[in-house]
Amino acid sequence: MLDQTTASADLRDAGERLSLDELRALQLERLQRTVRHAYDSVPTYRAKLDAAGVGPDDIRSLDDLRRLPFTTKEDLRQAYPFGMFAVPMEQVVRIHASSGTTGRPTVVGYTQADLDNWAEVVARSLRAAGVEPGWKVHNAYGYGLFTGGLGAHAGIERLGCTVIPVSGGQTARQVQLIRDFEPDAIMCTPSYLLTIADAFDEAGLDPRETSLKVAICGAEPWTNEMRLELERRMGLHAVDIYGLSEVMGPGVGSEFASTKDGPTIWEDHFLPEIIDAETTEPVADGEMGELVFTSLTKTAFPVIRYRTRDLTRLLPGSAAPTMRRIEKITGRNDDMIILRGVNLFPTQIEEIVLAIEHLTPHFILELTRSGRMDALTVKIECEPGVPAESSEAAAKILQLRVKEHIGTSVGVEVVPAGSLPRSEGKYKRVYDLREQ
Ligand code: DLL
Repeated sequence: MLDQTTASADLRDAGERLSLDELRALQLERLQRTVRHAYDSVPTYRAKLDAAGVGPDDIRSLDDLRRLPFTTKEDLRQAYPFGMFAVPMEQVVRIHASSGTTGRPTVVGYTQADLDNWAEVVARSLRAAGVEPGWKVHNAYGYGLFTGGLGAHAGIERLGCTVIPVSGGQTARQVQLIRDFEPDAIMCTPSYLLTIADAFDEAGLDPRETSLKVAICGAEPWTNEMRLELERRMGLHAVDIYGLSEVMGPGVGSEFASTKDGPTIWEDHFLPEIIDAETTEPVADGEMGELVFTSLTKTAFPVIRYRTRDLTRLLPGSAAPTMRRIEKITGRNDDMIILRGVNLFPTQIEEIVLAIEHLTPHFILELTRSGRMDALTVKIECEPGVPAESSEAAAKILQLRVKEHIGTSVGVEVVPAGSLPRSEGKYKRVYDLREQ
């Protein structure tokens, strides 16, 4: 087992070496500075704080955080494009934007100091994953407005590795480059790693024979069952990296390869809270709810109590003892399907699928409506060459287990191998056809 806390203690950066008391003191000082800066520089924050009757001078302890108003995606959208920037544009050296599948995208900005901090937390994330200086890292997160590619890129360089900036897509070329350049680690979404594994198989190559030792996967929910599947197929360690553009990008938290027990939040830069999504009241550590972040070091785009819509809980630190972890995120409010009164997340289906023989993780969920009844159909591929009776039996088992574990009836349709869309980044699992 890798043990970064002792074996590589000398490699940890200053933030990771803080004692708990030092960390809390630093968080308070940084929180005070962030609230002051946001209040003085961003009209939206000033108006929200004024309306809540709280000012920068009222933040005397970390508990005062809960007196501050929340920030939502809608607040950021209203300020499109640059209304939430807290420094003059001359100091903004980089812009990114969220994918914005619905409505306007959210635009975020970074000063040079922000980029330095970001590179540091990504480098820290890579180190937690077991990546060592001098390694070659194949970066298949998309480059461009998405934070994945360039965010990972800077962290790879910062750790002293060689970055191979491939970006997403052109899977046959990815396979070729992995064979030719012999990278030690890969960074991409878990669903894209699956696409890459398939591409190896299709080319008649064994994906377990590559030089890859570690995959640092994130940007979308994935289950521990998917982790095991990727590890089995690729013969590597797969660890979870978490982040979101509004708060920074990849590397808000990341998992240690030594424990694989959920991303450690880099608490010297990002202050986490969990709230009850309905009442917005904070809940105790260990309880499920919506993850909320306050940035502690960002200059161009500070966020105060930003509601991520991601559902998880805070757990005590493990490999980095002073910093709390989050449970692997398997659902976000936005992905939740309410089917005839039952809440369902696509990852629950993923978990069940991966335990059934002959089924593959290639599935999509289609929501339809006939009359006033909603229906969900799982369209899924079986392993190639599986006889029809076996695939039908597998489909039946899936239907039964969904009913048993989730408590709702779904349709299951086995579709030909290779017929469903393949991931090139964040995978779209749910197709809502009800409005059409
Ligand atoms: O996806 C940043 C990122 C890039 C993270 C590369 C990790 C690796 P956004 O496009 O703003 O940023 O999407 C953020 O993606 O709120 C979560 O819902 C989801 N997400 C990100 N990482 C994970 C993860 C990037 N490890 C949104 N597990 C977040 C589950 C994740 N969901």
